[in-house]
Amino acid sequence: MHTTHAENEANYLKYKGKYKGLLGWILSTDHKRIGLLYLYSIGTMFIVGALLGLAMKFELLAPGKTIMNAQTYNATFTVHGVIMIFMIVVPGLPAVFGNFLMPIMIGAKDVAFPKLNLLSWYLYVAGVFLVLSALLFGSGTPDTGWTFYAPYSFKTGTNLLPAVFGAFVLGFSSILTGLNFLVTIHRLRCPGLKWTKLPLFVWTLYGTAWIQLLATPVVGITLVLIALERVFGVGIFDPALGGDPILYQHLFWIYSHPAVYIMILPAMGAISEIIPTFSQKHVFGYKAIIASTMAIAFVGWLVWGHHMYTAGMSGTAQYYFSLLTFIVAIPSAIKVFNWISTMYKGSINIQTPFYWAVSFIFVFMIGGLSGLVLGALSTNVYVHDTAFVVGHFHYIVFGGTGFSFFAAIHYWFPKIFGRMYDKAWANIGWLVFFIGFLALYTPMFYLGLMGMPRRYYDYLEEFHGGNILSTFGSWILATGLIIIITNLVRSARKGPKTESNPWHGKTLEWSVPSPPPLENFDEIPVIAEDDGPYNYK
Ligand code: HEM
Ligand SMILES: [Cu+2]
Repeated sequence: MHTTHAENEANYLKYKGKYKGLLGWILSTDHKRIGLLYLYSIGTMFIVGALLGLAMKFELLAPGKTIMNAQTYNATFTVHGVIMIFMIVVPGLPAVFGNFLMPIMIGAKDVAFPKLNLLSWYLYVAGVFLVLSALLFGSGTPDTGWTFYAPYSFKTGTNLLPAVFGAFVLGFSSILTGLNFLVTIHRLRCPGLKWTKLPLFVWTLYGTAWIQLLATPVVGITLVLIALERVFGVGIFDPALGGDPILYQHLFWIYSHPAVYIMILPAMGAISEIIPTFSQKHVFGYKAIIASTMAIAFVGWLVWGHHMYTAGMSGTAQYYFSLLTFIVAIPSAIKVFNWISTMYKGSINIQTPFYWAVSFIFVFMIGGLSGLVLGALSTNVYVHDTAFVVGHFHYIVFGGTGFSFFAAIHYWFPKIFGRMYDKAWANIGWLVFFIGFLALYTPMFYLGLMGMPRRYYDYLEEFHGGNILSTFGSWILATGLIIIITNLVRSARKGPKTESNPWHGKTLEWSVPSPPPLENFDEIPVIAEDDGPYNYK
């Protein structure tokens, strides 16, 4: 344990380098500052994306036009989807918490390539501006949905190119982060930190990094092909020129299904840190969690066809995609079992991160079980492209990755800022948010089963009741968000100072002062043979 480092002695927040003020941040190669740059930029985009979601829910308050016409609705769900997926949940946990904590958790001073790390953030910002520029000039906001499906994506008159190019650039940011993390985890672990002693969050970042590195280029190339098709009519996807629009769907989902694991694996990793800390107990089935992480990272490649059951493919292909989809659900179920067993007979300390973690397990299970409804061929055909799908993926990406993000920020907040938030308000914020979440997304399952299609600004009278509840839920959720964000923003500057290990965690980041000093450790730690990340006595 290295708690001797004088508190605040050139901690990373106060450190003054060559540049002062804002420049000292946007030119810093310190992984912790870069983590915060991501936190602020991703946080800002989340607010924009959430406002667009709320606007759509307002439109759906009643049948017919409420506040926007059909075309505006199409543009709104497209921009909402692109922001939420490419700018928030894909980079989210690795870019913010991976950057900030992973080097500390493995006993390193920084990532392997600090300058490349900063470049990744610049690419992120460039991608954001490129996508947003599609709204500001040209021939109208993109309206294809975040999936940019052919043939519509090369036919629509709207300003698609900057959005596609922006997503491409965001992909590069992701690839470089993945590469950086892989090398860091392979090369920079401190002495004694064997693979079998790595914290589980680091393990999930490792699995994620492989997917980032190997899957993201596929979508990059696919997006370039869409641009080529639009501008030069090269005839890859356009049937009139001998191309095949279904090919687009294959290429897109070969990336985008593994990408859902880019979104969820680190989320599972953060939960796997929080549950042992707040149960004060060794994580149950450490090796099973690692094995299931790597199994997900591998099997996740083989199931993309479950997005295309209705696009026309052979019965044999449908059968195998459905079977494999059920198989990929098993490792996730194993993790749920492990988390619950970790809590069993632990000395549970109920605090805000723990509330988030437990509610994560709850919504993640509903999301996962509804995923099986979609993975089964016969039921999928019935609810395909209905509100059921919207309910399912919000439960998984928002309920999963989003809840884990909030769990993580409440867990590591005292480490990052050296201050504590108001715990009572944090709990109230969680409760309001959670109730809002359930009210907002649960009705979508019923609406979908009743036959309400997704991506429509209008609906039949019979769907009115469920939509009122859902829109109402969106307001409750927004209230929760306001409470949570206000509390955190205020406390980052004014909250009471806290000790370096307020939750009694056992991973390395809790052994350094809060906020951590410039290069994390006075001297690189050495892990003893009988020591490990979850050694609670
Ligand atoms: C403030 C909270 C949110 C609200 C109120 C909200 C609401 C909505 C609504 C109403 C739709 C359109 C449904 C349709 O007509 O098909 C939608 C689509 C979507 N949302 Fe959200 N959402 C929220 C948060 C999120 C988050 C956090 C994510 C990602 C993790 C996300 C990802 C998506 C995606 C990918 C689509 C599909 C876009 C498309 O069809 O191309 N949303 N959301
Ligand atoms: Cu999938």
